[in-house]
Amino acid sequence: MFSHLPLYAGDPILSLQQAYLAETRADKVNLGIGAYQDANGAIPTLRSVAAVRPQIAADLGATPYLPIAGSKTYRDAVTELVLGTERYGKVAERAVAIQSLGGSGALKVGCDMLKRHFPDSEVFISAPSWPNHQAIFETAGFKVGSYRYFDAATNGVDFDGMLADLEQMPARSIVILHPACHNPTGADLTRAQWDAVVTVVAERGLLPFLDMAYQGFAEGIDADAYAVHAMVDAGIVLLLSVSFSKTFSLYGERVGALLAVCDDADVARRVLSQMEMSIRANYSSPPTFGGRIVTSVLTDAALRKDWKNEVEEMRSRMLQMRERLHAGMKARVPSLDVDYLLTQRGMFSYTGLNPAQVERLRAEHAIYAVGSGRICVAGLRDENVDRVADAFAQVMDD
Ligand code: PLP
Ligand code: TYF
Repeated sequence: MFSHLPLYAGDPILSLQQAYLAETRADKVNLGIGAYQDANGAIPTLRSVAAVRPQIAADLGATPYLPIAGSKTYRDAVTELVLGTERYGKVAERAVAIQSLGGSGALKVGCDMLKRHFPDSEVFISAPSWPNHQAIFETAGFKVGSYRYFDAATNGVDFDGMLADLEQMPARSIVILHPACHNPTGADLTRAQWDAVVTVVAERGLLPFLDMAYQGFAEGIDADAYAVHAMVDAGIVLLLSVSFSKTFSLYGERVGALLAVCDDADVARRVLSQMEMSIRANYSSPPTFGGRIVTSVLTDAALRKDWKNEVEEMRSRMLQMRERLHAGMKARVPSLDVDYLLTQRGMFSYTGLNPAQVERLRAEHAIYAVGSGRICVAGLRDENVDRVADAFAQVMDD
């Protein structure tokens, strides 16, 4: 019956993670998968999470189904977090949210809703983007194109190219945007550039779908949502997927949200119902535990403050490691231009390493990076950063 099925080749990043786990050299370094590792190389349990988890587990009892859209307290807390308290107050009537299975689940629910009601729209993703953007939207039957984004010559954003491409898009095109900490490049837009994007999106009648998986890892919780805030303030209707996998270190709990800021309360009610329709036909309702953790932290002033401190600690550790790697490589080969390590932000950098160099890093140094040259800077720590700087300088200089 299934003999005609081809083998799914698997996701390159997840396969790389398997290869890393199977690696036997003791000094192996994981710069592959996008997961935050602490100064000891472990995926941390956040203090704020550890503070609430035992009580939630003890109180949980039976777990009846959540509503299709998830917990209302969670949905409200997340909306307030990402919009900011004051803006939330202003748009609460026309903003809706559902609790999703991570950021991926939010993208899928939004995507299915869009496919029903914007069947002829094309979806545009940045070149390059997180590979699952293309996979999710193509699986739903969308045509997925791209807009210019990364400029290998400057290791920054080709903003003129991006804007020119946005200006060519037909009205109602769906544009996937990364508000901060672009995956995979780490190259972000400035505020002035976001303002220009807002103008084009409004003028051309585009539908922005912002995907925020790293809020707080570039500059801070509030600052990293600038693109979202600027669009909402400009009256633009948008979709926003949120992931707490990284910022709460709750990868396996699958916690996220899909938000829509709509024209008015009546439209918002219908949009929410359409999200619910997508959920019902996919997985019926979300899981309980992870959402409870995030709700408990966000709705307690002291815990919320401590969580923000923890996000800041993760952010500053990654920044320090960027500086250490940069300094280490410059010390070894002064002619190398690696300033991009300092200008790119968040968890990832696009190093310009080619597939052969990435393979040399693995084979000769037990350093695992993605074939595209993407590194996860959270895999660096005091004990390995000098060795990584050596190895990078060596393969880049040869
Ligand atoms: N969107 C982007 C840009 C990501 O980088 C990721 C995770 O790597 C996600 C969405 C999905 O995150 P989650 O694990 O919460 O599904
Ligand atoms: O490293 C990355 O870019 C991601 C990581 O369910 C990831 O692809 C892994 C598993 C998952 C979602 C994201």
